[in-house]
Amino acid sequence: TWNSMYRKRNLPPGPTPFPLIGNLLQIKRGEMVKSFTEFGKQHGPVYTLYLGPRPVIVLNGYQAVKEALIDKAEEFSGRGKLVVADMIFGGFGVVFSNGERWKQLRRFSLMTLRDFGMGKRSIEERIKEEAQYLQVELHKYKQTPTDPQNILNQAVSNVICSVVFGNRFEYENADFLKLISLFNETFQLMSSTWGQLQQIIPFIMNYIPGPHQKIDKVVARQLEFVSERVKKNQESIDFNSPRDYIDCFIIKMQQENQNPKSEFNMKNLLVTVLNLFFAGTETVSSTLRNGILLLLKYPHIQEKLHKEIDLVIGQNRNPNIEDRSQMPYMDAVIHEIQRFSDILPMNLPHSVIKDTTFQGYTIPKDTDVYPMLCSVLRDPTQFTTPEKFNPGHFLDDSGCFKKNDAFMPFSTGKRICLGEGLARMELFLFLTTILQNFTLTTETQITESDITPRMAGFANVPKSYKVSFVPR
Ligand code: HEM
Ligand code: OIO
Repeated sequence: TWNSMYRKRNLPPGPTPFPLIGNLLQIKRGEMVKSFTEFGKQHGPVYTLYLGPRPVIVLNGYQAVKEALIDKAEEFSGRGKLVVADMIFGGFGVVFSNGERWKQLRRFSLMTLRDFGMGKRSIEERIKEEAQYLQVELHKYKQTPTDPQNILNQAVSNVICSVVFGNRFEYENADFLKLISLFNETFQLMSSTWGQLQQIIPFIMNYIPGPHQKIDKVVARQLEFVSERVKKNQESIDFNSPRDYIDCFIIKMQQENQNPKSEFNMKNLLVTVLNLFFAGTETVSSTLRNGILLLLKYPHIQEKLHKEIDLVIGQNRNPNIEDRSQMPYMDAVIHEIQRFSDILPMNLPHSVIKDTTFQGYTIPKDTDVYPMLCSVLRDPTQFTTPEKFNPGHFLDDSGCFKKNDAFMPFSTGKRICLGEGLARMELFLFLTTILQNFTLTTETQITESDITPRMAGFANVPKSYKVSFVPR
């Protein structure tokens, strides 16, 4: 009867679901990503999975993801359900909204981040300034083995803070450190076994105590912080010279205050600012942390990067973003760090915004779609050694940088990460500044398993480790 149901609804076939709980029992507990990949091997690159009673179309491999997000970009541009976000943000804010709300917030955010009307300092200048603060701070460690998580979190977060709040925070500021460590906690909780079960069977998990119940409170704290900052802006704003993203948003609210349909309201302001603050911190910081770990594992790669930096930049000036085009090896290593680290292995959930024909199937409007980025970033038809960390994936025979269309850690299509440009600039300038000044060393043996992403839930959060920053 399930088979006839598939045919009737003409959804792609997948593992046979049970009533109410769907495919819950076939998904290895706490191993969502690995299970979804396994199903792909049995049922093909496009299959239907039931999370509880709710069908989700899972896309595996470069070809299927490209056909959906690029060839049918408009159809697949909806944001699907992320249970936690649904409960907390209720469809407000740029990341988890749809329709006109999403269009308005996305266009405004992109324009504002691109510096239109937001003060005179470019984003590049802000990152370069922060990279210097970071470099000075790392010297203070005097080569003592240190877990770099906090300092990287703070440095990265300061860039987006400078853009949305108009200021950076001192590394000594314990309140700020506490606040952004909550981002990491959110990521961990969402990715945990509890968080995964909550995404599959919220109607049960919402009534069961456990660590997943904490996410609400953690995010409430984050929203409170944003709300206080917005109040401060409102009290001191000069409508003729916006200082930051929040000022720009307040001005837009003022301009549209006669429009009852305006999406520029307090709720969208608070949630969008939190979205940018969170997104702007956690993924870039995790990527850098994993990058440093990979360079500890492969010292010969670090050595080649040192040589390239010495050749192109030297020791007498700070790195610029223009240096990137002269540094194909660094560019390739950063691409490979992002490919291998695979920070958001399942992407964010998508949905189709209209009834959509896809590979002979019919996907009804509002059905959720998971374009699995992990399956693209490790697609054996697109990368020669997908399971190995190998910067050669992005270099041609003469050592020039080589593009690969399956490189999509930021996803692709209409929902592509709004912070891609910012993130790529940060990864280059932070990593290049660190390596210009330091050799990274460790006293512990780093194993294959240490560098291999967990591939369990929502985010691949790297393991913690210690590193010494030895001045060059
Ligand atoms: C969306 C990855 C950094 C802001 C996304 C998505 C991915 C992603 C996979 C989902 C795209 C989709 O739905 O198809 C990453 C990675 C980053 C990074 C790997 C760093 C290495 C940033 C930064 C910001 C940011 C720095 C802050 C400006 C956003 C926003 C969205 C988004 C606002 C939602 C876009 C939308 O729904 O239209 N990101 N991101 N991200 N990211 Fe990032
Ligand atoms: C992912 C952003 C996912 C937001 C999780 C919601 C929880 C919260 O805001 O507290 N992302 C990161 C970078 N680009 C996208």
